[in-house]
Formats: sequence, structure tokens, C-alpha cells
Amino acid sequence: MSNFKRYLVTAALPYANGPVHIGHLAGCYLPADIYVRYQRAQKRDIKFIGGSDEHGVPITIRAMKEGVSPQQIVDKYHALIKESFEQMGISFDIYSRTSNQVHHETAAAFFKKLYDDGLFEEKETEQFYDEKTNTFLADRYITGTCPICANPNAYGDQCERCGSSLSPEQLIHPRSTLSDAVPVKRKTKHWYFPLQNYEEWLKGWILEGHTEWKNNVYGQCKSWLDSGLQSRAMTRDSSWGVKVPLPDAEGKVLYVWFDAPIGYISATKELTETWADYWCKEDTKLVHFIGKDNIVFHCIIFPAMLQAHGGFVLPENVPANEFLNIEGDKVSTSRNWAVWVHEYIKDFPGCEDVLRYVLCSNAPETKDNDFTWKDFQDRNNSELVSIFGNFVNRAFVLMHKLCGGKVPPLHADVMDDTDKNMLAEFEAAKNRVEESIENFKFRDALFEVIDLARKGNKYMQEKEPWIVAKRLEADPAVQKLIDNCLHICLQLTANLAIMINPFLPATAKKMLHLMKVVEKMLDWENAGKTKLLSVGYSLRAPELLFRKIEDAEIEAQVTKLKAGLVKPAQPADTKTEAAKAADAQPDALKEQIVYDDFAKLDLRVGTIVAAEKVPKADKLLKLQVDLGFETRTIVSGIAEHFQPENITGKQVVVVANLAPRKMRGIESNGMILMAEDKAGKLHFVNPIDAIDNGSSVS
Ligand code: B3M
Ligand code: ZN
Repeated sequence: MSNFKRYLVTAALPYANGPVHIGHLAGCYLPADIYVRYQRAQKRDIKFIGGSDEHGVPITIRAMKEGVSPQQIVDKYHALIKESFEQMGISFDIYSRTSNQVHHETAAAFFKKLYDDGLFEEKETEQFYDEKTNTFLADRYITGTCPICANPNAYGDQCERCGSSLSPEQLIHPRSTLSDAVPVKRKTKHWYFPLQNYEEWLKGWILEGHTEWKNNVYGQCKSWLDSGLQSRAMTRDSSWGVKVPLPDAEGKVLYVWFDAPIGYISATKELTETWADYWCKEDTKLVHFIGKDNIVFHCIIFPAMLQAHGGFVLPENVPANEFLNIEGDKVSTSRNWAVWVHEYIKDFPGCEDVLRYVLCSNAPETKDNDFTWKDFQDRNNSELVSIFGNFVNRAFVLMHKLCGGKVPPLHADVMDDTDKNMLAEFEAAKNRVEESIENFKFRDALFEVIDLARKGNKYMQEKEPWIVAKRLEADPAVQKLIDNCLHICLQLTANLAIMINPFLPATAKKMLHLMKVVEKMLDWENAGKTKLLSVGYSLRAPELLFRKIEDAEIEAQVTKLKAGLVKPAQPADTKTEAAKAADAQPDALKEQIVYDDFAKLDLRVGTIVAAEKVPKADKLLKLQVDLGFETRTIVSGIAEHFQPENITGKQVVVVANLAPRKMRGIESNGMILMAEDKAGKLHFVNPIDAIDNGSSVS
């Protein structure tokens, strides 16, 4: 069906600075594993590559905070993450780490080749430096008072209170988050990769060549490419990472996003001597599974690096997922709002497949989705237990009761349309599952498998072999009807095992055990077949595949989640009762104003007529807003919440008399009003009915 001879599948390398949570699983590891297990069952030549990302600022910061070395941090979390993946059945062919020797050599050689080919620009710039800890500070690691709203805890790149996008220079009383020192400016030299030189090539390769990529992925690539690419520094000042392999580069390491994707290549080298077949031969299908925050790195930067280096295949697809929220709120590791995989495994031993099931059937494939414990319970109890598990269990119980514990024969002379239709469903379901998996639609694929079990239940209900059995004494010939029903139900059970295997591998194993067949039966070529279990073969006594999940277990999880939530740091408890009561309000109100203060604002309705990303600013969109009497350029800090293409045509409320302000070199003339919900998500504030642009709001 495809021209590819071999598959190379990667799943994003998680930073080894903390455990993995279920959002990680749903975002990329589970879909990758399903895809790989399916391809293995298809007998395709495939390698599944994973590993820990052990470099970069997140690791060094964590180490500094815990007062240990970066090596101690990565050793601890690499082991923990690896174990969580194993227990969840994520079946990597190798789970490596970027602190390995092979990786250091591979990444350094990659850099050196680009350097020797003259593909980097060398630039000296001034950057903020913390003299206490001897570190250059990324913008995020500088805080200070916001010049716009006086928030004392604004970051060097953004004020989270007023949403302004800032540069560290603008902060009043800047401090290093590492030591509280006042940062100073220092000159430093770095090597930049001129992405703009690959822009035309990338446009052709992605925008014209890969229109089949998922909308969320294609859309993000398009908006990056449309707003123009720029040079990016590929080195950093740090002692932790892959050393820059040049003589005059003391204290410099490769930028973590330069070295990490090369980690896929290094890990393949570690795995097999034939690594170059996978990485360099055109008939390899390379697929990167990632979360949406990694799209630009895997679709634009890494491919440009591979192209610049030459000799490597490019990703054929990058099926990135969106995010999974928890109980209506964004996952936040700093607030500890997350369901940690290693804790789930402890709390629900033997229920790994249940989590796989829930995360796949609710996967954020096209938009952000929500995980709730209630939904987890419902899907387990009403789908896994009541549909899938129940069907298999009934088939086994009845076969023991009515057919002597053996696979009964199929009697062609008494087959009716219901039997024939049921048998025809095997192949039809298999085709649908196959098609969905090949197209990275894992939710649909899983739904088809459950639906097949649902049809099995319906079929059994229609045939009612337990009722037919009551006529046996009077009419022994009805045994044939009973045989046919259970023969078909057992063959269906075998099919369900094959089709559920990529999704719920432990469940498929249990089913093999019940049917006393070998693992070979799970080969995909057997899916759709109607004679998998031989007539007369005796099968084991029934055992339940899934257990019910009780209300109390769910309540305990919700309580644990809420209790673990880390509240933003509060000063020592010296507050009056009144102040405490005020704190209990969702957001303390600002100081009182008089009407004249309000009347100074000129609020107008406008329509966004164009929107694009601001290059090099993750948070900013440049908007053109039609105010009726004129169209204005407004720069707004909403890029992490909205895609440009989704907001044109929207009406908004604009503060129309705000003094102009330059952001990233663009003059912004006004501000649009947004509402922020508890989860930190932004929503437009606009008139309920479309009205004329320029209408005033008061
Ligand atoms: N470690 C970012 C992340 O965990 C990064 C992925 C690297 S993939 C090469 O989201
Ligand atoms: Zn502010």
C-alpha cells in the first residue's frame, strides 16, 4: 500500500527535569506507540526511537533550585520516566539519553559539518548576565516591575498581569530569578543559523508538498513561514550541554533545540548498526510524534538543519497533537496541576490499559481536550467493562455452558442473514481501523474496535442462545443454532484481540491466554478472518478483562489533585481577617476610580480584518483592526491562544485612545479587550450582535 520499505518513528524526547504526566502520554507517546504496534503487526520494518532530553536551561535551573548537579537531576528523572513508559507499555526499541557519549559526538559532528560548510553566521551581542551564579540569563529568568502596570513580578519577556510583551531592558528593578542579583550586560559571541535561507525551500516542501499534514500542524507551519524566518542562535553560554566543537568556544554549548532532535539519530546509532538505512535511504518513512508546542522545531528548524547538512531523509509526517487539560484547567507542572503517570500506576495497578483507553478515546487530536476523572470512570465502566469486557465474558461463559468448553462448529445449513452480516463485519471493521490508523486518526480507529464489540453484543442479544437452549430437550436440532452463535462470537473475540492489540496490548495478551493461542495470531493479516479458532479446540474458563471503577476511587483522585495544587507563594501569614476574606475572592479588585477616570477611555467596536504572527515573538500577533473610520495596526499578546487564521472577521472592543507603543519594532495603536478565565485562557470580549465598526462602548 505504500512505497516505503521501512519506518522510523520518533516520539519527542522529554526533558529529564521532572516526571511525565498524562498530557505527555496523550500528546505523543501513546499515539506513537499505537502506530508502531500496528505497523509491527503488519510485519513492517520499523524502529521506534525515544530518549530523554538531558540538556538545556530547564535542567540547569532545576539543578540549581534543588542544590544538586545537573547530572544528578537527569539521572533521577531519566530512570523515573523510562520506568513509567515501560509500565505503560510504550514499546520503544530504544530509550536513550542525550547525555550519552554517542550523542555528544553525533551532535558535535553535525554542528561541525554545518560550520565547515560556512552555514553559520557568527555574531557578538550583549546579553544579561548574573554575576552571582555566573550565568547568562534567558529572558524568562529575569523578573522585575512591569513599566506598564507596576506588577512587581513581571518576566523579562512578558508581564503576565497586563499581558504586555516586554524586553528585560524595560523592567524596573530587574533581578535574576536564580540569585536575586541585579543582572549586568555582557558581550558574548554565538553562532546563528540563518533560517531565512531555507524559507523558500521550506515553503515548497511543506506548503505545497505536504498539504496532507494535519490542519493544526500545517496551519502553524504556514503562519511561521508567512511571517518570515530569521537567524537563530544555535549556541549558548553554559557549562551543561554538548560543547561547541570549535577552538574559540570555551564555555559554549549547543542550543538544546539544536542537539535534542539530533538525539533521534544518535539513539538510532546506538540501537543498530544499520542506522543509516533508516536515516539516509529515501524509502524510509520518518514520522515524528510530538505535542503542539514542538511543531516549529520539528517541521521547520530540524528539517532545515537536515537539509543544510544533506544526506538525511526528512519527516514524511509530523502528526502533532494539541494539549490535554485536566478537570477544566491547563496542566501546570509548577502548580502541580497534573496527573503523574508513575502515581497513576501506583494508584491503579493493573489498569494501565484503562488509562491508554481513556487517553486515546479522548485524545486531543484536533483541538485541546479535557481529562476528567468522572469521564475516566464512565469510559471504563460503560465502554471497557460493559461493552468490550462484557461481550468477551458472555461468549466464554455461554461456550462453557452450552458447548462443552470447546469451539463449536459452524453449520452452514442453518446460517441466516444475521450470522452472515456479523461475519462480514469483521473484514469491514478491520478495513476501517486500518485506514484510520494509517491516517493518524487513533480515536476513530479505537472507536471502530469498540463498535465491533458493541455489534457483537447486539448479535448475541438477537440470537439469545440461552433462550434457545430451553428448547433443546424438545428439539435437539436447535443445538446447531447455539453452535453457530457461539462459533461466530468466539471468532469475533479473536478478531477483537487482534484489533485492540495496538491500543491495549496487555488486554490482547489476556485474551490470547483465554483462547490458548500464541502471539502470532495477533498478526494484522489475521484481522478480518473468520476461522481463527479451530473447531473443537478447548478454551480456558472465563476471566474478567476489566474491573469496575468505584466512585470512591474517583473521589480520592479528585481530592488528591486539588490537595496537591501548589498555590502561588504567599507572604507570611500576618494578614487581617478582612484581608484574608479579600484574598478568597477570585481576583482582588483594583483601587476604586471615579467616573471621570473611566470616561477618559475611548472604547470602540472594531473588526479584525487581518492577523499574522510577529516574527521572533511567541506571544504576539499583529492585527489590522477596522474601526469604521480607519484601520489600525494593533499588536496583541494573544498568539499563544489563537491562530491568526481563526480570528479574522471577529468583532472586538478596542481601547482606541491608548498612546501608541512600539513592540518588537511595530507600532501598536490601541489595545483589544480580552477576558481571562480561571484556566488562564483568553476569550474575546465583543458585542453579542454584529454592529457597525466604530460604535462606541461606554
Ligand atoms: N524536550 C521539549 C519538550 O519536552 C523537548 C522536546 C525535544 S524533542 C527533540 O516539550
Ligand atoms: Zn504589566
